[in-house]
Amino acid sequence: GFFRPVDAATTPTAHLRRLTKISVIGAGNVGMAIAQTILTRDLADEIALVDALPDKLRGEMLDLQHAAAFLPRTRLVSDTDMAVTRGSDLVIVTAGARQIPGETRLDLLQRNVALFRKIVPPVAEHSPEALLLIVSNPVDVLTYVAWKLSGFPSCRVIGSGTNLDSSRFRFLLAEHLDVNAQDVQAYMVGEHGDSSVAVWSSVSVAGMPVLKTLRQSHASFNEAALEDIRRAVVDSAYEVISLKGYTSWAIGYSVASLAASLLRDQRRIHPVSVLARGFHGITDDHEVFLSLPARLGRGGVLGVAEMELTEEEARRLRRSAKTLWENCQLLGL
Ligand code: 6V0
Repeated sequence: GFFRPVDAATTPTAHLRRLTKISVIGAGNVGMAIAQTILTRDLADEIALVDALPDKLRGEMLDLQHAAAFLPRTRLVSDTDMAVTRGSDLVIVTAGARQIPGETRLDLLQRNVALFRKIVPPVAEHSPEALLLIVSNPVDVLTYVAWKLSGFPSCRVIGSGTNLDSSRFRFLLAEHLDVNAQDVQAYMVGEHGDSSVAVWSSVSVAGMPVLKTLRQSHASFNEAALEDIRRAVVDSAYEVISLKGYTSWAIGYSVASLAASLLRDQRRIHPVSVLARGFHGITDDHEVFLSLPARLGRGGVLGVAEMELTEEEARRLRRSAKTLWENCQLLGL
């Protein structure tokens, strides 16, 4: 070959280093944006892609492999068979059926549950120690489904939840205040989507409570104005979908940032979908997943912040929890 060992009597042992493997199930718009961001952020030694469509899957893999000369070295593999995910540290699920015109959300949910029955048990079998990160919608219910089907402890089953909604919220506030979005501390919690709760009481920039300051400078800054901003955050997803057909870049960065916090044991706080029973008055018999600020590390969810909510914020959270629980009950898991 091209190379000779420096000393024929010894074998290099660098390959014995524990490699990091991330699997992405579903190589659609979202799955590929996630894979792409994970690659550029150098988060894995190996990425396994799985999709039901073999040609599209191979095309996506080759397209990324052809960027090898510009990227950190990462082994890319793909297969329609879930066995390719064997030994993953993190498995990200983005596979999902899309809503058919005229179909109810519950029908769509039932189809996605059927899909998860095919995906989650083999994933858990091939990587029994993995962290499971669910992105497919409706993400909070499907995270519950993944938890039930995997048999994993709840700290290892996470939904991307309102991590993206919170980024959109921070972006809108940052534009308004003309500061970097990274310096805006703001959380959306609860259900990912229409009923998400903006925790206005805790929004701060440079340690200053933003709500108090805004109310002082804009006398008209009332509940309706706050609801308009929350609505704008929720609607921004629909706007992107109506303009380009799907969302991909922001969810790609959002999930890659979760992957970094988890696999690199960063102990960063992210609002993600976690088992929320017992928090903010959600009763213990309500085994629902919804988003709360969680401390993430190599073990998964290391803890959930007992954030202070106003009575109205807590009431909205409990209302989402009740709706989610009713949906989960219908699944008969
Ligand atoms: P898409 O482009 O249709 O991709 C879905 C992929 O899943 C397709 O390539 C399918 O072939 C594949 N697939 C279907 N069945 C299987 C199977 N059994 N095994 C493996 N792969 C399969 O959809 P897109 O990528 O746009 O969205 C994926 C999911 O992410 C949807 O449920 C979205 O609603 C959800 N999103 C969640 C977000 C969040 O914040 N949680 C944000 C954006 C999108």
